Amino acid sequence: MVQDQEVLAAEMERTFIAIKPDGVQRGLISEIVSRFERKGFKLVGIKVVVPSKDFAQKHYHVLMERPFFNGLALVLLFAMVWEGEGVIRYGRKLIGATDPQKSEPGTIRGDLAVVVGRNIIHGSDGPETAKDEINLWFKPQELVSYTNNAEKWIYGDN
Ligand code: IDP
Repeated sequence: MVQDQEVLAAEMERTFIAIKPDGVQRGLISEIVSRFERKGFKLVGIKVVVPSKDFAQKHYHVLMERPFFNGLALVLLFAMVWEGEGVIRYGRKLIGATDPQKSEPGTIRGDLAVVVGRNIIHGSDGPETAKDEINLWFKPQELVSYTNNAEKWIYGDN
């Protein structure tokens, strides 16, 4: 049984989710954490980061040529790693479309943000990005593995 749980944990995917400075300053941390937690995903890494400008720009390097790049001021981040079946894709659904004007009600951006430049949260957009972003923001020893006792109620017995 314990062994099964270890296998389950090893196979579970992980994603990088960060509450951006606007979300932190607006006091939305607990609201956002709660949405991932209530869904049934597992928090395996968490920290508040005040990165240097150079470091923060590594995160958005693919957007370097975009006109809004300099406005992407990740000066304060509530950084998290969430684990669970389908968490990368479903995490993006919980977050909603990039532009909060187009995010559905019920999503984090749809419910809590108004403009694209202040859309409060980041989530990895695919497996490769998730791996890269987790490695960028977290050291391996900052991530934990543990059995959440609710798992069998979330996933069933198999
Ligand atoms: P995502 O955050 O939904 O993955 P990306 O296209 O990767 O969206 O853009 C990264 C971030 O850049 C967005 O979350 C948003 O904060 C910002 N951004 C994207 N497009 C615009 C824009 O047209 N104006 C201002 N900021 C933008």
